[in-house]
Amino acid sequence: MQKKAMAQHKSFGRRILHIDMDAFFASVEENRKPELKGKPVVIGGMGDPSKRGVVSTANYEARKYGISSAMPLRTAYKLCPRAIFLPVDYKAYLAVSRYFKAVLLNITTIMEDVGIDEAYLDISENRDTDEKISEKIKTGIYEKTGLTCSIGIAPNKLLAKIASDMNKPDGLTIFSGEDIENRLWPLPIRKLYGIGPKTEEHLKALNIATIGQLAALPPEVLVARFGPSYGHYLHEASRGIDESPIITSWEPKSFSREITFQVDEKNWQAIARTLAELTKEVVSDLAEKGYAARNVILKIRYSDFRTVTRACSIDQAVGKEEEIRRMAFSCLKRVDLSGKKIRLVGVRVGRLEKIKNAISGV
Ligand code: TTP
Ligand code: MG
Repeated sequence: MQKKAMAQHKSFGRRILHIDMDAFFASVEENRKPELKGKPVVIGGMGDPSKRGVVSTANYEARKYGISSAMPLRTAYKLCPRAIFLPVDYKAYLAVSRYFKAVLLNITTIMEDVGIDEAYLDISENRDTDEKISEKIKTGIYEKTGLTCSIGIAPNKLLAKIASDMNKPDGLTIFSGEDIENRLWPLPIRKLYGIGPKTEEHLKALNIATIGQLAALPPEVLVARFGPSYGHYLHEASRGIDESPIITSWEPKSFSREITFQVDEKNWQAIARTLAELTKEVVSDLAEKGYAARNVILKIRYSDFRTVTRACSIDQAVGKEEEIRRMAFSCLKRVDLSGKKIRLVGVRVGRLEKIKNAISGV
């Protein structure tokens, strides 16, 4: 026990806050269309459950029917036919995301942006209490966006993320090093960041269902089963140990766009037109963030789900639509389309280089 407490000491010197917006896409929609309040709302694809697409998110009312993210829209419709289905309006959500991140940056600039509705802050140097900081954030976000969020505060990122999920919606959960045994260990292993369905299955075969049972396993067993890197990670994480730093900014590695056709497509012109549109969007990402690219990768998925990629690279990074489109089309020429039906087209630009003097977005 003593040894464990010492090992954890370093990790417990920090104060990390994790914030996650509540039913984000759905809340933005409810906020701008008040008539939706109190009704089950599902956001996904084109907002038409008779068409292909998956649920991006559902509001809490719709979740009562068992609707969840990544579920086909058709299944969601079967579970709750009276739900209101809306298309994804990513631009609107991104605009709101920028507003709430501006509120966070007022608290501290040591912020890690982890997605459209999530962020970590290092508040170790902030003199206010956890409650006060949380209140400032919640009020600030509510005033700027009309939305609620859930906050977790803990000695590291791993625990802060678990904490923010504990009292949704509009929650605040403060987690200290002493809470490991009582509050972390009873949780199911899937709550631990990095444990997906496959690892869960492996661990269940070892009769491990809770994080506490995982923590009780000798590390050698985990290393033998999962290799040194992931094995050690699982051992440490189950004990609430996480030294990973807040990463305040990073360079993107690539930009990509893909689309699944409503009905599988075999018309070359329609495929080419779609590719040109996707290329245009990727080029606009490049321009907005101030990058040029040295390679373009095309992805094609056939109706039987077989997927092929073709890449095209050049020495000098390019950012103009014309040039990127030419590369994308040279990839398309190398794909066998003869008489085949295509389900999905995607394009990715990579090997990015920053363009001098570019202003990058938040
Ligand atoms: P989450 O934070 O996972 O979900 P949420 O904000 O909708 O709900 P919660 O209150 O439980 O946090 O994801 C944030 C947004 O990301 C979500 O509103 C929609 C989008 N998203 C997808 O598009 N697909 C997905 O599979 C998931 C999980 C999220
Ligand atoms: Mg969320």
